[in-house]
Amino acid sequence: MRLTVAQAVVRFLANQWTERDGVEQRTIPGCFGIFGHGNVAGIGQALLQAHRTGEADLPYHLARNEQAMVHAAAGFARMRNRLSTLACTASIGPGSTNMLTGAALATVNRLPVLLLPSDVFATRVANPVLQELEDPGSYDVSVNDAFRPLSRFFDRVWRPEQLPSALLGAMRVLTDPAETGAVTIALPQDVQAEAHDFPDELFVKRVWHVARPPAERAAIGRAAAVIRAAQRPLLIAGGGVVYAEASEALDRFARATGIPVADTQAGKGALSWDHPNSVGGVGSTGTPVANRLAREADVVIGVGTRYSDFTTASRTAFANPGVRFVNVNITSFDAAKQAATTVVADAREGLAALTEALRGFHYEGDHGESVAAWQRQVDAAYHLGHGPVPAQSEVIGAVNEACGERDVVVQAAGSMPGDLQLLWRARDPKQYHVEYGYSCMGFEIAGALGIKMAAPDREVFALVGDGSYLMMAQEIVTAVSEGIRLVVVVVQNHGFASIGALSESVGSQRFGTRYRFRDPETGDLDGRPLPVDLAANAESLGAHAIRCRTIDDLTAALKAARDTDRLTVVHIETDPLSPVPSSESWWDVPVAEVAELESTKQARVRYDEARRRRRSHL
Ligand SMILES: Cc1ncc(C[n+]2csc(CCOP(=O)(O)OP(=O)(O)O)c2C)c(N)n1
Ligand SMILES: [Mg+2]
Repeated sequence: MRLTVAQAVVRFLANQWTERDGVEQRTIPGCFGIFGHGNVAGIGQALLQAHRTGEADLPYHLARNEQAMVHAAAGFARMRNRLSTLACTASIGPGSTNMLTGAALATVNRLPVLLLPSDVFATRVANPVLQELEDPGSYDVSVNDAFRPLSRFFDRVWRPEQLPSALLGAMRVLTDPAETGAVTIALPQDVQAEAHDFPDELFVKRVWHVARPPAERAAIGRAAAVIRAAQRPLLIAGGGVVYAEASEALDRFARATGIPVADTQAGKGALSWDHPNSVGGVGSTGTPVANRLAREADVVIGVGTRYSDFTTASRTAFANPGVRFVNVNITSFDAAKQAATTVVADAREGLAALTEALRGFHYEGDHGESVAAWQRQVDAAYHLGHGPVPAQSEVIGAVNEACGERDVVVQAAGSMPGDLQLLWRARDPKQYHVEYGYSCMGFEIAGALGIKMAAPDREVFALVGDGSYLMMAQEIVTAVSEGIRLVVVVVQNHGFASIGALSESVGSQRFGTRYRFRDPETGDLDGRPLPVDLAANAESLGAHAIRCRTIDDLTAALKAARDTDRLTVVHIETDPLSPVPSSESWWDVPVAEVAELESTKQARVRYDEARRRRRSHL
């Protein structure tokens, strides 16, 4: 079949399918992009031709920022449990390097995204081309080499003959849950438009089976022996439980064994918040209940978790001197963490096998009363009656109470991820979407766009801090043009509540964390408030904006947003200093070892004290 390389890419992608548990779906049902001279005549022409002829169509979505379109693809992939994602085409140079942050986010979160950055001329006939960065020491290096360390698969197609192997390699990694992440195929601008006789069989429908590797029997035996010997076991459910759709298996495991279940940011919702075994989030922003259990646990069973420092409270969460770990994970890399007894397996398969192997074992947990007391604290935080402007916990409460079981909340950075992990009551495994692997400011609106595209029947609420909004709000325009309805709640607190509090705790006095005019007397950026109106900004982008003063206003606005067919931005101001219940935990952020400032010196004393509790778990 004589096609250009770009036409072959599009035709191939339109024929890729994913299958798990007998259900098939398109692996790449669409393509985000921004055209420039690097891709307009290549991938751009191919997408147009596929669309016009209706043959092997790959629906095209025009994004406003390349970083954001990768976030949207990552949101889409997460909502689809990594069984499906979107492709992203970008022009050469800045268009492509804008995708780097998105690539890192996808790989950190183990989410498949297919990136097609354009590249410099393979023939070099007119180099340097516009936007080419020349390396005097190596002519085959381009800015796209920066994708290599961020991608789980990287290839550059210098010649059309290389395309089939590049495409097949890309699909293998995208659809392998143990390897997946950003997958990048760099496409030189001239090669995209070059014709070649491709074999017909490259374009037949191909179904990629997404594996559920079962656990080795001996590994289950070893893991069960450790758990059977436990006096105080605790299970930590990570994102792998959600991606493997293992909630029912986890429910059966928990009910059969009685073991309490804590969760990570990516695992929240794996069990409903009111499940008898649920003890809430664990780690730096976890609940005091889960953190007490973590401190006492002699066996910690980590399922589908990568043990980030927030989960382990920078290795201070698990304080029992004899603590041992049992990890069920699809990657040996994560399974081996904390010197665990490892079960390398799909989470659903691994949990089912462990449940079977633990038959007759039952642990009587003592968390019931403390969970009930904790839930009363959550109720209080939801209805604080804080003034003169509301507390963030009340905003979270109002959104939670406005959420139906299938509705989704989206967040990524600032003070909200911590408050959400602590306070959010998740009722469905796909309800809670906090991107906390890369915690990338600006993910929220773009990610919400991808999530809504993946699950149009769900209401999607993006909670966005003013800092995140200012970093990346432009995908509102993409959503408006695509007729995609989102509810965006902008939480205006005039700066960084999160880093402000962190700054104070490390002795840096909230320096440089407020959005203010420069004070003419002190010379610091904490003068008068700025005349910024983010609601007006959202209106100018085509959104319907509702301004709220009180939590009652917010509740009414959330209802109104649900009843309109427009993208709605709900704007509310909150107090960045409002209180939240304590996690009774720690996070390691090193403090200056020598300092002139008294605040820093005191913080260093606290730091030295706290880090003594750090364990190595070797
Ligand atoms: C892209 C990016 N840059 C910097 C950071 C570091 N950072 C984490 S939270 C934060 C402030 C977020 O401000 P805002 O969105 O207003 O949330 P708030 O802290 O006020 O809740 C910053 C700068 C980040 N996470 N992502
Ligand atoms: Mg803020």
